[in-house]
Amino acid sequence: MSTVNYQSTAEFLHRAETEKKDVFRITADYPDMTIDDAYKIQEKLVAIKLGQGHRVIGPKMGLTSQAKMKQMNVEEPIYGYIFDYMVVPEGGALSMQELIHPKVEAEIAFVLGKDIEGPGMTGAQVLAATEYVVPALEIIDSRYENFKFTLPDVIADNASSSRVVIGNRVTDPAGLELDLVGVTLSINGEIKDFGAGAAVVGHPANSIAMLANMLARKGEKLKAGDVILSGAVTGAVMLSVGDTVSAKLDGLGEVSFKVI
Ligand code: OOG
Ligand code: MG
Repeated sequence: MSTVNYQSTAEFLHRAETEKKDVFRITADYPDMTIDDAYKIQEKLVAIKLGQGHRVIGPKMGLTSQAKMKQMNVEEPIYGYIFDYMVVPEGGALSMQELIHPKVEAEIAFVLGKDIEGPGMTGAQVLAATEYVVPALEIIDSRYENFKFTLPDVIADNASSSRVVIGNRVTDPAGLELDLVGVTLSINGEIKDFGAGAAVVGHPANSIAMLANMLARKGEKLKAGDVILSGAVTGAVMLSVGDTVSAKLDGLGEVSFKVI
């Protein structure tokens, strides 16, 4: 039985990202790796990025959909962090050369008007603290071969975070029922998947509340101004050079980018 070296495992995953080379899942070498171990590796990975001068724009939730949770056989979502270098401008270009095997998913992003801190946060409290919501396209790019990972693997790998496109129309959620918001995800004008906000643990605000409660375990809170991804409303769709990707969210607007 070998014990996990958090720092060297984080460096290994960081190298996979910067060299754009997929790797075999780390739990093959460390089959006893726990969820706690995995978050410790993620913390080291975040520290490496911060040390390089990158800035966190906000935490994100992942595996919030029943489909993904069933696929991974897990009951609790996971979180990771989105950094400034991951942001692709709305309507802009995503460079395939910078990535391994990216997939895209449509999400609802939250920006809070005031800090919120768990434990015990509820979706209603999140909505009361939300300044606005905005459509987002998240590009996930697992560093693992063929997106083959177990729960600790994907947590250590910063929840597959890679790129994000944030729409430029903001909406006060007070006038919306975010669980009922219909979402389509299209590539080159063809709908590839669709869903409703309820796909995200019943209501996207619940996901943000769960995130606040999970972060409270390590003494962190959600901060006003952070851009927080609540989790995929649609499935994740493979990308190819030449694709124009767009998502439409009822009452929230559209967000798009192209793949070069
Ligand atoms: C993990 C990332 C999941 C989401 O919204 O569910 C995620 C993965 O599926 O590779 O970002
Ligand atoms: Mg996501």
